Amino acid sequence: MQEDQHILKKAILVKVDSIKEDPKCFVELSRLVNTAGYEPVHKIYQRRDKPDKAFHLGKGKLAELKDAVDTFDVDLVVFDDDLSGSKLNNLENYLDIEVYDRKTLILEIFAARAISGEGKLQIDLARKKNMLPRILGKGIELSRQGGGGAGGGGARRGGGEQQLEIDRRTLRKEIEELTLKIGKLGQERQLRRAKRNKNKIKTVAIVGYTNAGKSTLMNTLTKAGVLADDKLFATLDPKTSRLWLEENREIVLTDTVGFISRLPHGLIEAFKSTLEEAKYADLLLIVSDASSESVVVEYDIVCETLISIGVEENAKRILVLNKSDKGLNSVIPNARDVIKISAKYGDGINQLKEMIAQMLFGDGMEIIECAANEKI
Ligand SMILES: Nc1nc2c(ncn2[C@@H]2O[C@H](COP(=O)(O)OP(=O)(O)OP(=O)(O)O)[C@@H](O)[C@H]2O)c(=O)[nH]1
Ligand SMILES: [Mg+2]
Repeated sequence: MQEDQHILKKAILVKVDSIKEDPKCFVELSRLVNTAGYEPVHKIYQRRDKPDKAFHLGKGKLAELKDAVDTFDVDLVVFDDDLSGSKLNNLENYLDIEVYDRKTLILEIFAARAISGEGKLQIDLARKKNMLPRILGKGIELSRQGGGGAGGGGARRGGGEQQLEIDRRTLRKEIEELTLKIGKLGQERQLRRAKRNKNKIKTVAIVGYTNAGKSTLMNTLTKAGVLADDKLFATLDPKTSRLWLEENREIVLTDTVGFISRLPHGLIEAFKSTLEEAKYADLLLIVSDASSESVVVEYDIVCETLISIGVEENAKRILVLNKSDKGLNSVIPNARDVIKISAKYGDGINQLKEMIAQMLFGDGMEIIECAANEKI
């Protein structure tokens, strides 16, 4: 996968669901596909109670997809659904083209964006875990073929199975090694956290849906110079910066990876140690793009993801409704400690700082100085 190319490669988007097609159902997948460097040129939706066991799509729609692949001369087919390894193998064999499911697409985007050593290791682990079921699926196909025929292909197939067994073992070993390495880095992270605890430094984690404006807020608050971009998953590695307060009090702010609906489980597992920055924070700033039509759904996904990484439901939090300059959409029900801001234009930033000080120290301390400092 290549990003930021001038001539985009072409992709077809596919979705199977039991409900009537929602006109907006391809919006997020299109953005993901764009972020990955592809232009969506065609979309196929099938309403079906149960996806086909072998190809996910029914016969007719599968033939339609095959035609579209030839007509549009595309490079990739992406399913919005999560597909088993054997379905992906079947589809690739039949269409003779690369096929991703949503999970693989997100993993590929992460892989292209990871910069730090830790980020790269984490994504490598998640991708390898994702590959394992596909290799297992191939093994099942081969043994089925092997069992079906008594012809001269037997020895060759046996060789294929042996190779798969080797691949599988190698992959498992690599997964083990990566898990160990990441575990060590996680311990270092834990030590840094313990040091902050000892020094009684309060930590604030900026979390939220991807593209909500977390990095922009981090930059506005701390001048940390974090990359903010109108792309999904612009931030992968957590960045930490200090905010100095009066009377030598300081806060450590962390900008984290954005969440998205159905964030692959393997990815959450792999990014556990970095996501733990949110778990152990004294305060969460949940940044939401209040101009988004799906702000409520996105907020719910963020809350669910926080629970899945072990954040306590009663953890201190401020709901930051960002992009207020673009106008606010639906209200988020039952949210307390809400503030409207524009991270880009600075509206509401001073009030937000006051609110942070209030929630952490119980007083309206004025924040006087900012300094960027990574790896605190
Ligand atoms: N109009 C407007 N745009 C904003 C505001 N805050 C951020 N943006 C834009 O929204 C886009 C995403 O901003 P980021 O800060 O990269 O968002 P993020 O939440 O860090 O995104 P990921 O790291 O990809 O999850 C950028 O194009 C920003 O310029 C705002 O207050 N108003
Ligand atoms: Mg970011």
